[in-house]
Amino acid sequence: MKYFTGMIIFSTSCATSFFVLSMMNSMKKLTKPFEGQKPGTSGLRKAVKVFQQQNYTENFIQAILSAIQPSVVGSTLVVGGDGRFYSTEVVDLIIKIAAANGVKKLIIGLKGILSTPAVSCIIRKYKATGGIVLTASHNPGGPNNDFGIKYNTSNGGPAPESVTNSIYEISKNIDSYSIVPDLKCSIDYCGHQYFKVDGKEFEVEVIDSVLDYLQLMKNIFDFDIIRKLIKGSDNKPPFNILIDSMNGVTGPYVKKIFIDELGAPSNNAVNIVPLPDFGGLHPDPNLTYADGLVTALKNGEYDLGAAFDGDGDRNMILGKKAFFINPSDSLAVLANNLDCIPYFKKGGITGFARSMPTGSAVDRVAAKLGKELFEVPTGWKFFGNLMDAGRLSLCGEESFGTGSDHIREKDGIWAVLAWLSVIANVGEPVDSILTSHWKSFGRNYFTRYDYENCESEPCNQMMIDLEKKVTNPTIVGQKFTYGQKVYVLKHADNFEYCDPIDKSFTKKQGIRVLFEDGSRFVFRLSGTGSSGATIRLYAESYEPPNSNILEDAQVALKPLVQIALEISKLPQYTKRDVPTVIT
Ligand code: G16
Repeated sequence: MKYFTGMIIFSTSCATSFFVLSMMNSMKKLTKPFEGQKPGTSGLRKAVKVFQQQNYTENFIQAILSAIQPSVVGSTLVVGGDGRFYSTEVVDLIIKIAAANGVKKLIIGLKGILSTPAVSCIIRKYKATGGIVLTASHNPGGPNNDFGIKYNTSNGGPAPESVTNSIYEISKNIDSYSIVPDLKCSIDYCGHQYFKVDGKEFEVEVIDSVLDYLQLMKNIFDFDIIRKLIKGSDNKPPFNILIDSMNGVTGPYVKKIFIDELGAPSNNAVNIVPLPDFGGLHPDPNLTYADGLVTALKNGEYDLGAAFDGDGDRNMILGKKAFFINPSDSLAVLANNLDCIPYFKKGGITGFARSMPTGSAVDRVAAKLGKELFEVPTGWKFFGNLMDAGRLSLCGEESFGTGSDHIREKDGIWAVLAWLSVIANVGEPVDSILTSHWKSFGRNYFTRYDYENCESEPCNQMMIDLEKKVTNPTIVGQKFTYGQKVYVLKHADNFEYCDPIDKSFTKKQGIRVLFEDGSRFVFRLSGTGSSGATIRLYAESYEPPNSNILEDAQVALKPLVQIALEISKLPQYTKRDVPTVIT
């Protein structure tokens, strides 16, 4: 290949565009470590202003690349994110720092846009070394809100703790980073751009954000069946869906898949232009923050509603009149109906998994189908090894995450296509599918209370004191009463997990209190906030089939929640009487 400084040839089509060629050298810049660059549940998430400090982002990018030595030299990395404020600046830094660290090729989504599931898909499809995802997920965006950076490994999934710990250790001692300050690369057109850096070829390929992901979805689902459902056929009326992208990254994916490919009317998708500040929305698809969708569904015009978070890995699904599908139930229903999806029909089903706080409805399906069931700590990274080992087909989390081994991230759009496949095959509306499920398996009532943005110190103290209290052996057998309900404490611990594949051990993953009738509550501190502390309280109880399965979850779980609040003394520690979000 010949290199001509400054030559640019772009075609207008996404498929065939061409070169920027120039020669340049890298240099080292001195820096000092910043405190607190420890990745949380899923990457480093901080306020934009924190990332904007001089060298803060550069340090973290360098720490990622140093942590994956020696494989960074000659590597291919995928880069993209949800397009939130500060993304393009960070993509530019990644290009310059990656080039200086010997990365051979970057594959970048057009204008830096790639959903988190699409990054996972592209890493796997092109056998990349890994990927850097720019998102703070469901946290709000804009100059006064959050940004985030996460590293995914070659299996397409979030880096395991061994890698994130190493990134953190490096960040604590970093004294320089390498950069090619003069490298100029456009991400506004698809195509290949070649550079010569320190005598070696460095390539940036900008790709269409949607096409690879669309192809994968077409390989998994029967689009004809879903199209017939949505458009109506054989005297069946159209199945009216409403999709809310909450101004996050899923907009272009929703337009291509649900409108262009599956024939939904264009006004059945809203907020589908990704905006740097999500248009002021809080892109967290739950009943509180996706209230626009809830309100739109209430009048009964739509048969199904769905919302996604900023980076497109979370989903909330509602049936007619805003009938809420709890994510734990969603997982169980999909597990019981996977034969409606060609991918599983062809490839078979191995095991199921859920995070520990997630309601255990799926456990009953696993038992009925004779499949393995894994209970892992919170965080999608804990599913990866099981999938890679061929022991896990479908998994989910109460935090609006559902997905399968088609990639190594949870996948919002996949979840909606999975539900539409089930509805098309079963021929029933959402609420009937749920109630039939409860009638045959019984119902695991589930709720989560979030106390967001509390002061850290009292929350940490509450967790320490609660652990001491509930793990004191004298508490076993103690009775707790609320109204007519009496719960007898059976066991309590701070959840620990040994990965069955690589035997890595994880501690302190949430305080769980189990009662003799199978009810339980769990407290954990969120690992995705950018400042302060968020306490999550999860409560679950089980009602067998033919009993009280149609009650409002908040009514059914009130006694258990009150007992959890009393034992933990949460209101005293946090000075909060009510949660910010109830799911
Ligand atoms: C991330 C992880 C999820 C996890 C969630 C928990 O989600 O990917 O696997 O369930 O965090 O959040 P928290 O620690 O706040 O309870 P996301 O969508 O933020 O990337």
